[in-house]
Amino acid sequence: MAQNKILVDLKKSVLEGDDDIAQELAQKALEQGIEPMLIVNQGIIPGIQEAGELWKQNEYFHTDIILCAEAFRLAMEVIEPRLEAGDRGSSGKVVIGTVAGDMHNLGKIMVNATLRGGAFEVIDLGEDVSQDTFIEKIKEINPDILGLGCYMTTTMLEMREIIKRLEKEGLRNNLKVMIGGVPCTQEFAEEINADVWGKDAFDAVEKAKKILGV
Ligand code: B12
Repeated sequence: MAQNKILVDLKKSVLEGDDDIAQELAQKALEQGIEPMLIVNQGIIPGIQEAGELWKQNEYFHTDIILCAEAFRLAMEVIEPRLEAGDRGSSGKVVIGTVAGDMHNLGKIMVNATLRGGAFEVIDLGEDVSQDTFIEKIKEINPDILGLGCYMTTTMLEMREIIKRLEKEGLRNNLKVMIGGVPCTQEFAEEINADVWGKDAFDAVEKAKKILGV
């Protein structure tokens, strides 16, 4: 199958929520020697982005998006290990999680994949992560960066509370905090005393390297 056709079909399978097909095509794309990052950028992401657009236009509903999300997840599952080919962990250690009350994770999965591709060691705490869990894991793992994912205006203030807790517990001095997700901005990052906002998964890697000076 021609490279371009595989990527077009992969995008379509994510958009239509055909999870088995998405996984199969992601595997086939790798077998045909297509660059993992190209598969992500030109196959998987455009599919989920278009699904998001259809949601905004009220053409897709929850059930559609859930199917798309699963297709996205399964396709990424195939590609992700191949993005880890870099010198794993040499750029630094990142603990990441979606804040309490928020179950969105597709953006975070993307960020994890690109960070790993950028030779970061990534420890993903999952979704709906409580302040206590963040604090406990920071103490245990001692990462260079804490990544906070937040996808709804209603959960944004949770990030401010987490940063306050870090400051109160003396954990903030050697830890950089990077935030991301649809409602976040650099201004908001500054307002809540985070170090940086990552616009997208690639910006996240660039900024992570920049704040650590690697
Ligand atoms: C998919 C989706 C869902 C799926 C989630 C599936 C999943 N496994 O994640 C489902 C259907 C389950 C869902 C549920 C809900 N959703 Co929803 N969802 C979306 C949708 C359509 C797309 C989000 C997405 O995945 N985008 C694709 C990813 C790749 O993009 P991204 O998240 O922006 O991530 C990129 C960057 O932001 C950045 N990034 C992301 N994370 C991080 C982290 C760090 C550290 C950094 C540096 C960067 C970074 O890099 C990513 C890649 O480039 C958005 C609409 C939108 N425009 O975003 C609504 C949206 C986020 N959802 C919304 C809502 C309201 C809900 C529900 C409350 C709906 C309901 N009534 O039940 C529930 C919430 C449940 C909960 N408690 O969390 C609203 C939020 C509104 C608000 N208050 O702000 C949105 C904006 C839709 C809307 N316009 O109304 N949702």
